[in-house]
Amino acid sequence: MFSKSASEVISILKNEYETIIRQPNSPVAEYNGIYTRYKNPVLTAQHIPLSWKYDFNTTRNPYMMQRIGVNAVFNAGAMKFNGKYILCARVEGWDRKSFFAIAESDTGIDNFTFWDEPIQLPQTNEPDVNVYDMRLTQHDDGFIYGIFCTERKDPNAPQGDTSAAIANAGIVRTKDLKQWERLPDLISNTGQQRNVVMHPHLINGKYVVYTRPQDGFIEVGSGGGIGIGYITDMKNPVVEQEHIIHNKQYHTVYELKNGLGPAPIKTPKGWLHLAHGVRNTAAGLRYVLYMFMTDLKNPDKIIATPGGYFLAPEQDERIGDVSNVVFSNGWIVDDNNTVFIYYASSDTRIHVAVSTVERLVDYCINTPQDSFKSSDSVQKISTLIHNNK
Ligand code: M1P
Repeated sequence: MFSKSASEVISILKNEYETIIRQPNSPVAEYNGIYTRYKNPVLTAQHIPLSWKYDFNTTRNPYMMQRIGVNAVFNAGAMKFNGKYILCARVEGWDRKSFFAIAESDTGIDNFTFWDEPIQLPQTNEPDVNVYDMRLTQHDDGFIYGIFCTERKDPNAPQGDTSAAIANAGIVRTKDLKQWERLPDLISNTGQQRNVVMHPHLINGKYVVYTRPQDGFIEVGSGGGIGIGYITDMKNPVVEQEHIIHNKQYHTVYELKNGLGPAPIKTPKGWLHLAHGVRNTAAGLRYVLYMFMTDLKNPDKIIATPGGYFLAPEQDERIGDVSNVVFSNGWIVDDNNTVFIYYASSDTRIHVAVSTVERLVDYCINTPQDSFKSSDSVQKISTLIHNNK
């Protein structure tokens, strides 16, 4: 490439980019009856439009060098909007800053293309240093809410500590995914917050949010668990009656910490929830996805807790910027009850797995619960073998 002229390089880059965004996807053969993974990631750093990275003016950029770089595209909120499958992705630049950008597809499994420009996120009086992991919720009140993590330097960090930060939930709303109104950040009395998600309905006249209180920026400490709280006025988003509905627990896949993924999906049998669970290993933290269900009328009440993980990193998914991680903050239900589960692997790229509402409900209700002891796990297998005879 170094021997090519600037205009030749542009032409080659454009061809490569078109090949990437037009690449068809196909299901993988591996079967579990619960969901089907797809072979190619649906969004990667290579899907970023060239005009975000290159100055195409050959006088200003005679070597046609990349001026701005994107490191990773991951952790996307998702929704169907105007007939398109929409991902609101976390895009992380070479400079380590994350921001949000929308990509759309006609199929939900391939051909995702970014809109012309990333989202210009309105700021509060205290500007965000970093933002990430937006959950999109189409709410009964007519707005689409985006709740994301906003991170700022900890003003009380000891001198010399240049990494301590404070995490909280930033809130925006929109009706067209283009004009965004910034609301005040979440006001909660339980420490820092990450993985905050809005429920789509008002309950007893109040907005409902799932929270994940934490003592520190990385460690949840004595906090943690998936909480729920109520908000009277989104323009003064004070969380009332916050309490934990699904705690971290010894010797489970959510032993160290957990957090809710996307907004829950309503089914005739209850709300489907997708969450991530984290445990510590000699090789570092391992993030997997797990599911549970809550009562249709009472979102505080858990009615199904399938044991173990729902989806864990496999093969290439295991490797990336933060290896051994799968994380999801977006899924889409189609009119025919197909569910597109968008999950990121190792904080690097986004994949899709496809299931149905009926299969996910069956999975939640009929997968044996964790019984917290090896002997009980063996007993469950013995029972299955016996029943199969
Ligand atoms: O690196 C893995 C994930 O770590 C954080 O999630 P949690 O708050 O649950 O630990 C987030 O930074 C998330 O973006 C990231 O994928």
